Amino acid sequence: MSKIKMIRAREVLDSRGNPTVECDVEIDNGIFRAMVPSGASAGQHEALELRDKDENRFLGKGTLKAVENVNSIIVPRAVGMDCTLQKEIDELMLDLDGTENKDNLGANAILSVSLAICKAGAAAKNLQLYEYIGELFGVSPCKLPVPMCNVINGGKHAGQENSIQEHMLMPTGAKCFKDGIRMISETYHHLAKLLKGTYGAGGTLIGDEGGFAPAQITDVNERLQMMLDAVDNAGYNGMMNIALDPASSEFFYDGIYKIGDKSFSGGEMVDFYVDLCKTYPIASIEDGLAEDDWDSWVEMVKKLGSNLQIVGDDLFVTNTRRIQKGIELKAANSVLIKLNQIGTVTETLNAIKMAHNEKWTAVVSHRSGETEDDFIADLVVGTNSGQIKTGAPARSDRTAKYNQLIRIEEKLSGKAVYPGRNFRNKTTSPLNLA
Ligand code: 2PG
Ligand code: MG
Repeated sequence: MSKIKMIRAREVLDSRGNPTVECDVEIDNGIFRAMVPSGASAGQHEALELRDKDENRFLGKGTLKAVENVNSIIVPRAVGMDCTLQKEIDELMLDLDGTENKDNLGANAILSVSLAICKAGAAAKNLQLYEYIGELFGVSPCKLPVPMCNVINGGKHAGQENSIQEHMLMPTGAKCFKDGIRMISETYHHLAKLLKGTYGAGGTLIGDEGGFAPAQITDVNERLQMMLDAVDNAGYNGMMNIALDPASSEFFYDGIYKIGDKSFSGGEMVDFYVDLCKTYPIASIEDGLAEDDWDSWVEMVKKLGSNLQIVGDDLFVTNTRRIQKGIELKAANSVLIKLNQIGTVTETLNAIKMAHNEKWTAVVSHRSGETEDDFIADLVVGTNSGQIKTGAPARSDRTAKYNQLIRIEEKLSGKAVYPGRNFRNKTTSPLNLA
């Protein structure tokens, strides 16, 4: 039994300079801290992120109510409990909230406690965080993720309208995680040279996730070609795949998708992706269709699902009810996993479990508004999920996660498996991944 002695939340800043919730949990072993991220292109069906709406503080984005909900509602009930009772403490907070969408306490309040309790639980059991998550999830962690690294930022993350949001590189030809990240870093700097050479200094301005945000290139073909040229210049031809997150709910208006000055129906969007996949080594497309356009998702799976990873983010919002619907309809074959879309560690693990049970992949993800908290690095290894997207190989809010994965790979040493081109293989035993 390792009793929670103290829990305290406070308001701090995230990577965009917006307020967010941080929480400390104290047990005999010390104080364990977690911070909550925040999305910009957030899905409509996400659990509630509680903001104060007081225009006099942080332009309405303050989180003092969420902080107060932790300190005055959760603290009196959770202090004194055993910090290794993750499920029970998460359930207690769900009961205290009493709503489907965490409307009373706020998912940001609840998640700050859930994450900090999880870190304390690992320490109480004298385990690495990924090992402890492995215990909670029921696997023996060994799989490092193939990263999806967002090297060109568009859409809301780059102040652009009607534009594809994320253009990512996946080092599928790498031998291990550390080599993969080196390949990405080198390519990122080659891309900077190309952008600077073509567009001058303005070409290398960056967006929210640390990727370049050249306002001059609006055409997706041009962006992808430039990425492939950078891959080539770095000497990694054939060793990288491309992943896209159009975040298409952001450019969906009354049944019509708009990219730049072009308009598409759902079916035309699918054909647009079919063409892109013929031209570029695209391995994964997330939110290619809007969050409630289920029929077009089903069509996309029919046309592209056997070769392409089709990932639901705003579609599923890490919510098992929506994932279950997606499984029944065959609307995707992969789930993006964001802790703050649902609000507790336990519900997040259940969402990953549901995907894995269906032989779907689960891609663990950051938010565009991040912090120095690197919890998701341990989460992706602790669940053997095999894929993470956490931005460019630049800016500390993004590299914190990649650096923690480098440490975990070192710690796992001979046991570590990097799936590389097998990133869609759900097998978790290292022996079966040869
Ligand atoms: C996404 C995310 C993270 P945001 O759409 O997948 O890249 O963006 O956090 O703004 O929702
Ligand atoms: Mg997304």
